[in-house]
Amino acid sequence: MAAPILLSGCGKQPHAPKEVASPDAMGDVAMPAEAKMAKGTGTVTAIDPASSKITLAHEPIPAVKWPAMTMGFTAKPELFAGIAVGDKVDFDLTVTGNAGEVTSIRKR
Ligand SMILES: [Cu+2]
Repeated sequence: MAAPILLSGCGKQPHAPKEVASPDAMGDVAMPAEAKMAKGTGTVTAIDPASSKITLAHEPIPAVKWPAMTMGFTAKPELFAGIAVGDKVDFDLTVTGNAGEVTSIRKR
């Protein structure tokens, strides 16, 4: 036995004009995971052009509140030209959340 389907909820209700919330309620908005630019210094510990990854033992990066650590970054393989494991490097990176992409790298 099929129950009749009620469509009465689909009628368009007139939109009553709402009071516009004042925009100064925007005090404590949580930070979205937006990309940040930062600079770092470190030592190359691994290079993997095939998967566009470079691993750096980097010094603290205050711009993104990172302590010193060894971690992998994505990077365009062309950035690895002239860079070898063991090199000390300065690098620029874009950080989104906890992930970083190296956008330029220079041997020190
Ligand atoms: Cu790190």
